[in-house]
Amino acid sequence: MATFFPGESHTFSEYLLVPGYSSSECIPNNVSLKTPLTRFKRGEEPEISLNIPMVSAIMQSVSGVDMGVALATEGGISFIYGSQTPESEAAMVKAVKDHKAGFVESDSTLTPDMTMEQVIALKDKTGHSTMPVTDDGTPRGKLLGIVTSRDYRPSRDDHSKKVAEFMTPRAELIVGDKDITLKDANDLIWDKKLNALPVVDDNDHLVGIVFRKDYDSHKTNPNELLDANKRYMVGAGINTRDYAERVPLLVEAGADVLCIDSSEGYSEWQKRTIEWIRANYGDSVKVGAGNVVDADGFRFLADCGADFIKVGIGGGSICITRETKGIGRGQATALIDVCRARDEYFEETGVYVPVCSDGGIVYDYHMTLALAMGADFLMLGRYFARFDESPTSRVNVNGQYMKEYWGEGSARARNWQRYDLGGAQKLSFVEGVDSYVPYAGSLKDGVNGTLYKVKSTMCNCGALSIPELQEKARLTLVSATSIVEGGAHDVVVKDSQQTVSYN
Ligand code: RVP
Repeated sequence: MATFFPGESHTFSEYLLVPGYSSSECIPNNVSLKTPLTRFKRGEEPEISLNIPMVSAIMQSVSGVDMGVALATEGGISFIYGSQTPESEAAMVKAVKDHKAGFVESDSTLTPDMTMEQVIALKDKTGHSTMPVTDDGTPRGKLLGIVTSRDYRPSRDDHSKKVAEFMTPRAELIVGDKDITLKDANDLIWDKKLNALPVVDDNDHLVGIVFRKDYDSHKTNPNELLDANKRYMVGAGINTRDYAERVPLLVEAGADVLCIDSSEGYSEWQKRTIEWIRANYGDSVKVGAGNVVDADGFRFLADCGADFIKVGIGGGSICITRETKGIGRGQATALIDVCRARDEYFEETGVYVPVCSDGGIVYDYHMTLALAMGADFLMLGRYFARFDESPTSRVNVNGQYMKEYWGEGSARARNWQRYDLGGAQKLSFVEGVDSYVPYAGSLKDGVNGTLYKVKSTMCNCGALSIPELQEKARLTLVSATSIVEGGAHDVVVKDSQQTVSYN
């Protein structure tokens, strides 16, 4: 006879935290959100820890290069999507690894034969007055000179004058070598009283420009997640079919951690994938696996050697797996079950395998709940898709700014494979939808606002760290009626459309 899991399966909105005692120490500024990303033995430190418990979903509409840079800047990590060729995925990983904080790629590069008229127009458009001049007019071309507002006088000069006639030529420029650190670049800027330092490679091609005003960029991003060579950390999605081809390219490109991307992870395919990685790279390549929704699935992947394990089937905002295939489990119940299994596994083996709660986070408080239930970190799709840094463009839908967001199992994501990989995959059903999500501005502002709320709630629970929250949190299930009580109720909420008079 089939196994029946006891009780119902619940989701985040059906739980609340009951506050615990908070001492005067419990203020958001004292809270640390540092959390393990990869497995470690009792008494040892994980090889990779995150500074904030957030990773971006392995999705075309979420995790590209800009997301990788922006999230690592805040202390989390992106998993570049795997539903593209191994070569293009590796190129994205490399672009994040090559990104040098504070080394700006100019958006107003000139060629020597452009006119002052064009320079003035470009300056009006971009607002930037420092413009490199390259042989081909691209920000990676051979550096020929630089134009700043000190090089010309729009009110007096002939606007048809060529850039070559008034730029400061290469021979007179102080430049930085491509391997220069941001600190040394800034020192040079201060020592030589420069406003900007062009940085060039061995062939004198422009790599970027360091501006004087960026001097404090490290201080403004104290959580940034860097590798031993001070490059941003980045992850990459893999699958259980082409790993022998894909993994070497991703490792070569510098990926810090991989993750098998699948809606169902309790499978021989995942075992084989992890075994192949261990046979070829030992423990030096970190790989997460999933997704699972119960203790059996967790234990299987932990025994296979997964570095972290993702939990969640069918809870994603764009996911219709439960409707289509009838598999899954309420995210909160699945998470609680798996985290209990993780703790038992740790007791038995002395090996801690971090758990990632993947999908279904709707409100910021759901993040705190997931951490309280035992998650070490969270994978978020919808949340990150809303920001400037997601790979999709902002669109205006009925007067409201939106970003596009589609599932990896949607017709849209699969169409990409069908069209671009030569008709290899013709799938007869979809597990995800194509949607819009409300635009939410910059990742930095959004993440900082969210994490301030998470830290405040942790303080209400008397916790100054995630492990402390997991130990001290007191959770309660709520009835449907008490959920109504939790919103504004029995009042007429004010809105700008109402007509009000005071007599
Ligand atoms: P959410 O954050 O709720 O938007 O969920 C994101 C998660 O949804 C992903 O990390 C992944 O596990 C899952 N997903 C992605 N595509 C699909 C699908 O098409 N069904 N599901």
